[in-house]
Amino acid sequence: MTVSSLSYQDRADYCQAPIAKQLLQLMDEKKTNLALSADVTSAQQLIAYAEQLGPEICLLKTHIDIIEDFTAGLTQTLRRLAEKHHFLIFEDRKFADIGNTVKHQYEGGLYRIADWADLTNAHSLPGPGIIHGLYEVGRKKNRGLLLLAEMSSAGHLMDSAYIQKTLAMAEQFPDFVIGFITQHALSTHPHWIYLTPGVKRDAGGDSLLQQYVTPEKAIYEQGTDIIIVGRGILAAKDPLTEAKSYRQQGWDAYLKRRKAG
Ligand code: S5P
Repeated sequence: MTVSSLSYQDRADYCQAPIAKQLLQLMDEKKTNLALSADVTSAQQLIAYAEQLGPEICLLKTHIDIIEDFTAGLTQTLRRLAEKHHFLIFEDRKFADIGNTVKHQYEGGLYRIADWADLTNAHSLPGPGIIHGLYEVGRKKNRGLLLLAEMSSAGHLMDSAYIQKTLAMAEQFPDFVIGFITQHALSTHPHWIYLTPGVKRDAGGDSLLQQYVTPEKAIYEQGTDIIIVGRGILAAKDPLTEAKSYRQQGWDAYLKRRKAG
């Protein structure tokens, strides 16, 4: 049996981190592999999207530092909506410093990310110390970490050697690192979860070197698990209809992949 023929639920059995199991189970139960990249600048807009689109998604991805009127009440409301609509929260913080610094950035400051975000992510560039630092804060709170293996932007510096070293680093923390931000599946181990940003109905890009693939390309051809969609949904005339459509496309691609084995 190949990894691509396994269901998300089947793969949950291979995960050491409880939050990874929870995410994979939630995806099969809810029948969605869509993550919403809620890149908005007001608390009210963020809450409105989480309320409206929450039923369609497995993950709400935030950039909490672009919110202009942030208060701790916002993250409490997001947690309530995550319970209500059955999704996890992923703060796309992209930590990139030494272990001691990221510990403070994750635990404290204005945003107290570890208190409310089920998942966050980090660059592997500084070496394993960054993961040790985040682990000290996040592991006891049952949080999970994603490493950025491969970005969607044109001209990024993550070559195949960098990607392989990132994978090797992740393997040292199987109860905390749950997967990767990547354009392709990276291994035959069933416990890794692959999230792909830069997804839109039509391939192409933006004026700042973002590059898009379609949901089918990400999930079926490149073997990843979760599509992260931002402007493809948020810039649409009717975001709810568009979210339902991305959800369907992502799910169909997953079923097609499992069938193909
Ligand atoms: O390689 C990456 C990694 C990330 S997390 N490329 C990305 O675009 N992202 C994030 O995904 C980016 O920060 C943004 O929040 C989202 C893509 O947004 P969209 O509007 O282009 O779909």
